[in-house]
Amino acid sequence: MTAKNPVISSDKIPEALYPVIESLCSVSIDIAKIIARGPLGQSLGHEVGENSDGDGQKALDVLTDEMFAEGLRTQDVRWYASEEQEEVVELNPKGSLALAIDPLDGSSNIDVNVSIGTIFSIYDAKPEANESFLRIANEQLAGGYVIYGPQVGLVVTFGAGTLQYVLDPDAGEFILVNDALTIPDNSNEFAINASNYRHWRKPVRAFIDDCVAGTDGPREENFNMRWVGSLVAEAHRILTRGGIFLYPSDARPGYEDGRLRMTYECAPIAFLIEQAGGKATDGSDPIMKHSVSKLHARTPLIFGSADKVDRVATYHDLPEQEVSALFGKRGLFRT
Ligand code: AFP
Repeated sequence: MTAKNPVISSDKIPEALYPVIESLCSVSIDIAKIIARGPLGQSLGHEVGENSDGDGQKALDVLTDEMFAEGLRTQDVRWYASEEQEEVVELNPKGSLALAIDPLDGSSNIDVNVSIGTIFSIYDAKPEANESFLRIANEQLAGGYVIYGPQVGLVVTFGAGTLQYVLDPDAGEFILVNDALTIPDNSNEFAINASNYRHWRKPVRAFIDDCVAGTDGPREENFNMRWVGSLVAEAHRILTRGGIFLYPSDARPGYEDGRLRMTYECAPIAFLIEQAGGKATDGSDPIMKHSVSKLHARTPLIFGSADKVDRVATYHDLPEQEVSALFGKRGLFRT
């Protein structure tokens, strides 16, 4: 009998985490096949209910959650925390790891054939379910995402740089294409949902005003904007060609801490970004130093090239009259 080919090489992956990563990869290959069939297969994008936080759940959200939980059940994972489930689930009582996951990020893009993904974060398991996840982000053992796009890719960090793999669809194997992904710092792209402009706080408005003003404004250079609506797609673009992403807090009810969840969205993305030489903050403070007190808690998230993320923090420190003024009056630019 011939041994089954591994779906990912063990070379760069810590031994203790390899079986779990391999299992995540196997499940994601099956998910990629389902996504690729789109309307030829089962209906994926229709609403089937709401998750604990009132977000609409699509059929693919629920299906992918079941597939990951099932695939990880025989692994070293004791605690499984999913965006799609209110409480932490115990998978393997003997497991030594705790895994948080957004099984299908960007579900509004399922039916429109735009990149979507899976985001995950791994900690060592504590005896109690919630305490395994309600901890400082820099205690993560691994953070990563799978992107289901024109290519299927895995981007992952174990705290020693950011690794990029691409799925070879013929071989059914994730192949390492970059063992030290580094965010370029020469991009002038920003990503934000600009339809929320009127709800933003002044520092965010001022930062975006100055980007939009281009060569006519204090930055004296032009910027470009992108907004996909899938965090993995934005993260992948920024890891590949630089730029900045902002999902700030805003004045809409329920958006006091932005939209994105700390445990299975912001913490792993921040880990990947920092390991690729970038920065990730809540506007002022590093996400990697944050902890939350509730499993599904949200946090504002700003990430990308380090200098751009630093600049957003500077806007938060500007005096009131300068942050209110449009074009060219900000002390930040007078040095
Ligand atoms: P869904 O998975 O519910 O589509 O949410 C995706 C997401 O959490 C993240 O991937 C996007 O960056 C963000 O929401 C987009 O939010 P807006 O629709 O408010 O722009």
